[in-house]
Amino acid sequence: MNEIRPIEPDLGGLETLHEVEQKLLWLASWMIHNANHLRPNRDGLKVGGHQASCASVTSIMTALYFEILRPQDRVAVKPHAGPVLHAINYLFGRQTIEQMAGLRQFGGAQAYPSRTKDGAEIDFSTGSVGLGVALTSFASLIQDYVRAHGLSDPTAPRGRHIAIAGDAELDEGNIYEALLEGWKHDVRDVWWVVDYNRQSLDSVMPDRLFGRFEGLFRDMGWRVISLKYGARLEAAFARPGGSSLRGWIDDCPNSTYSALTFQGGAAWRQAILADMGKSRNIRAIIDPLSDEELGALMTNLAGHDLGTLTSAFRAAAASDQPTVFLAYTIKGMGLPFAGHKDNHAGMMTVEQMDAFRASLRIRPGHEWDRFEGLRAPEAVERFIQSVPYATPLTPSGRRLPAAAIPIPETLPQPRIVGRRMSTQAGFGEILSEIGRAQGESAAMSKRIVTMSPDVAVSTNLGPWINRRGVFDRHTRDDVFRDGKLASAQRWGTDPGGQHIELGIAEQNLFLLLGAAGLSHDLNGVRLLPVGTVYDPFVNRGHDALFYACYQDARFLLVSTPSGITLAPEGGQHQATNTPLLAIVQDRLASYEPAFCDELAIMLRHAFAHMQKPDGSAVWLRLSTQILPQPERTLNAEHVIAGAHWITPPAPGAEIAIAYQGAVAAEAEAAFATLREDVPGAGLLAITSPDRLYAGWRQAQRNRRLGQPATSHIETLLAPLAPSAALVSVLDGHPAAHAWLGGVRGNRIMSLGPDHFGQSGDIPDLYAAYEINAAAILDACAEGLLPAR
Ligand SMILES: Cc1ncc(C[n+]2csc(CCOP(=O)(O)OP(=O)(O)O)c2C)c(N)n1
Ligand SMILES: [Mg+2]
Repeated sequence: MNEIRPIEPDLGGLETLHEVEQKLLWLASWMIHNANHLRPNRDGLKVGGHQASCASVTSIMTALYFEILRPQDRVAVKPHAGPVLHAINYLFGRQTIEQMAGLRQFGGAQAYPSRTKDGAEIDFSTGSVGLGVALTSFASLIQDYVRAHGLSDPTAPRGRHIAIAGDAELDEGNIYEALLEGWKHDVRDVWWVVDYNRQSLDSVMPDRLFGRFEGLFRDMGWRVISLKYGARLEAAFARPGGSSLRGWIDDCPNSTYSALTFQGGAAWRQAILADMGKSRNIRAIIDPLSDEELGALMTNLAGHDLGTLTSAFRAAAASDQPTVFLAYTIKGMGLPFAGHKDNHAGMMTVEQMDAFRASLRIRPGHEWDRFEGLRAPEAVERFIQSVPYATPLTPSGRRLPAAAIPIPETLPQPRIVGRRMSTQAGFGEILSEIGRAQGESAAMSKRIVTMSPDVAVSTNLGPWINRRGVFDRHTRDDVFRDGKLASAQRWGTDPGGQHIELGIAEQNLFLLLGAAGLSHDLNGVRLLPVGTVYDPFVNRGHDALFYACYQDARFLLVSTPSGITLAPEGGQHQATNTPLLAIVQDRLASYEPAFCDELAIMLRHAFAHMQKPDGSAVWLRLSTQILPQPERTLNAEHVIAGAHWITPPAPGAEIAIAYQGAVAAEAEAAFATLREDVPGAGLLAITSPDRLYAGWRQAQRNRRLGQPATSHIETLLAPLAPSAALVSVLDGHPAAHAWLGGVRGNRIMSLGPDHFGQSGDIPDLYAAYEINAAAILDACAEGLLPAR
């Protein structure tokens, strides 16, 4: 096994830092070892963990957390370095042995850092590679936003947003989308520290990539700091003949370098001598070294050199320019599989772990002891207490307190009754009214921040933006306005604007919603973020949406237009799966109104719900379908619970029609005909299959626990005869409603497009996809047949 780098007595403060680094390497390795070898395994599955990925980044994290970071900085740690982060928090007294010993166990430390499960020390969750990295850029933008709006304490220092990234994360396209967007918004105070081990999961990366990365970042206005060789190698390069040694390593293909690292000192010697053995200068450098010393020299990369790392970070801290550090490392550094291309999921054996423990002077039974085996435990303890990051951001952790924003009982609203309008248009008008708000709703409107990936105008955000302006750190003129050229949109930007305009990249929208939706925790400033996107392109950003929900970010997503109802716009835009996504996505309460009075209730609910400790983000699916707006009094609680009767069924009724969203008029027309034959039939408006389903599940759970419970949908369906048929219809996949038949055992005929992809007008498409009044009546006829 490769020897751990010996302590160099003349290193001064670095010696202590090196002790910390070795302790972290041990604890991370032990955590994974413990999880895999020392716990009972009930299911025969590999528990897993990534000792090599942790070892690769341990020096970088040591330098950052113990020398550079300040409490206000926010960090996204690459998923596979979770154990290192837990070990760091443990040394700071913010993580328990029980949690670490429970790594990857139910209730224990999570496989990858998780805000919601690992507690208040985690700034950003990670897991889906690339997203955590990009999120730091958007979080920095939001920090600028809240400061520019005077919402946070101006005397508090700005935090730096740091991603500790794996190099394979740079393969993810969302990184480059975020880079472009960051450039447009002139982001600052962002560091991406890349653990450049040139290994991903499967393999060693091609050498040619490096130059590409450097160029790409520079083009986007980033400072690129390449940290390649450590102090000892640099010293060797400075000796006579050293430049040819540098050239030799520079030219050494990544895969060869990795293989030699794995093989160790003798292999290095053989390879160097084969190419440069005739050079007396080279021999003067390598001959006096033992195999072990030669191996240590040749693997002295900057990403493992605490002195090089800390001085590079310190020097870079003087500027707020976004900066990427390409820190060369070796995957598995210091462990027996260092450099081996298959080491991603590699794990030390029990014997190897024993040898590693002995080399660190750790006694069996003392594996978790903080200072066990250290040469100067008191000095290390004193040092840890003295580092800036040791000061907790708040007494209870890294979550800042943020006051809730009062939401008025009813939102300011335009006149709606009697008009013919779509929910999309209604959304634009209500938001515009909110934008005009004075008095009670002014506090709320100040905290709304809208965002959209190049579809602000076509999702009806235009009037809101005209009132509230577009955000930019820099004031930029609106050439059209200043030139008095007629335009409905006023697009000058300034630091007080409340709309953040994004380029057409949906993942960025969801990352920005995620960042804004965590602002209460990260900046101590509650925002009410509203993002608009075309409904089908939720799919394009879905992983980032999932990621935002996973972190419990709070925002309102408005997706519009939706379904086949957008008709002539073209088949490719006609997503039918979004109502299903809306049901299955945790931490996202989803609604689809048919009329604008429902929409107003939902919007109000969204702004309140996203602020509640047990609330969540909210998704509204809207439509361009134009419907006459009814005059009626709604039961807001029913709208929020997921459905309300338009016409309640007579007791024991044999049939009911249930509709969702844009197809309301078709359902109403079918219902009018049905009532002629079946006077007791009911008409149900479904506003949220998601909430209905969640309520039903919860009631079932409660009953199993012996607690009486009846869900909203059970109550609503109770008057129907047990044999009654339900005919349901939505402009989305019918499976979104099919489960309704299971609630009380009713037969269900679910209508909805299960194919898509045709242009046409609404009459043609509703007929072709069987969601028009005639199709609903056909389904009713089938429903009224005696059950087979
Ligand atoms: C979006 C996504 N795709 C795939 C994976 C599976 N995966 C986990 S780590 C990894 C490669 C990581 O390589 P790198 O980022 O270089 O990390 P390191 O070498 O430091 O382990 C892959 C493909 C993932 N976590 N997320
Ligand atoms: Mg890698």
